[in-house]
Amino acid sequence: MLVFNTAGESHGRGVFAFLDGLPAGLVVDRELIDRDLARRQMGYGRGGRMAIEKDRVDVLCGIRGGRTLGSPVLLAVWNADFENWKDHMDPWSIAPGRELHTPRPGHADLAGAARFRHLDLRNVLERSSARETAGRVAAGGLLRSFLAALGVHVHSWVTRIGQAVFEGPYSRELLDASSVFCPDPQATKAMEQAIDQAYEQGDSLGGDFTVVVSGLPAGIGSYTQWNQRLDALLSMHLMSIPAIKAVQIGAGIACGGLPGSRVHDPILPTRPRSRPTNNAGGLEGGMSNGEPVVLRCTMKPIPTLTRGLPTFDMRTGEETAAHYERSDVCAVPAASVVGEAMTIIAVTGAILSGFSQPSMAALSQAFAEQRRFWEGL
Ligand code: EPS
Repeated sequence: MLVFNTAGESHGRGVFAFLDGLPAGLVVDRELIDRDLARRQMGYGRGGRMAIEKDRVDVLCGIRGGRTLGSPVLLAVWNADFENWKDHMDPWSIAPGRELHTPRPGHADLAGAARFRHLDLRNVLERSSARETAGRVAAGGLLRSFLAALGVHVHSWVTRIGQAVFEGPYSRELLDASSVFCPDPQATKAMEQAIDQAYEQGDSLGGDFTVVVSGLPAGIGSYTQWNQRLDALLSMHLMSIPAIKAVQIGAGIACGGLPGSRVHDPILPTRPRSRPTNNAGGLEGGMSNGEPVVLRCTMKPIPTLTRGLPTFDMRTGEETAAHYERSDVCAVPAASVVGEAMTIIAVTGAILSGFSQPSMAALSQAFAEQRRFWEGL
């Protein structure tokens, strides 16, 4: 079973990702991890912090000579900004001056203060900050090597920022040329303009992105238990990304308004079996069905606004405007990279747990192979 967790505060020493349950002998491509980390930092609309950070992966354990050992893996992405914060983030004694008491509507500030009885909101926002997603992307970048070894690939693109919408086809070349990870020059311009306008108005913007998994054979996930359904696992992984408010699979909410004859994808007698349409988004009965898995996520606008929204001061109870911390205007392109990472983590988990409960025929085959290996050792 795959175990994945992160640790680290936004302005602490770094962000860390822990992975356990990986097969031994996986050849890890470090460039893939660093490329994903760099992509997550890009995207029109990012704030000043990204000029400070140059995220790269540091492997602390679990990989030797470029291959996984089968032992737990710990990855680090160090925070360059820690140098500017170390007096305020010290584990033993904190310099004053960075406390916060005016919770931002839409942020974790207020509920986080209630959750852990924190009086200084910095104790909430340091961990609830989207900086944590660097750890997810490091882990996803590593597991990209696992999926690639099995012929499975994950990519994404941005389909909306505010009112600027793109509904066209995917093109890797056009995507690489886009400042907002949208594979269309015109839509890219419109999205940039929308971000500029929000910036000028002291506002922020959300949007949508699509994630696709290709090369997955049918039968990954399971229908036998609720928490093994791949659609459930994917939704949970994607909904866990900060600011994601909706996840749709295939035709998604549109399915609710159509008759069954227009929703369900006919099965063609080809080999492998294929479908002329993909309204199911590659998922039926909680399992992959051999078609590309298509997921669409919606991100709300960033809650940190230069013109703070109405709130209260936790010390006095008085009405005031929410505090402003340096922030991004729009992080939808970055979120699409995090979406890929969380999708990779979900699919890897489903593959590993699927093979821990194989059919008897598949298990006998694997066991015989183990016996042959032992006898030849
Ligand atoms: C974030 C606020 C900003 C973002 C940050 C998320 O950070 P800072 O407060 O240091 O300016 O840049 O995102 C990242 C640091 C990152 O690596 O994505 C927030 O409040 O969530």
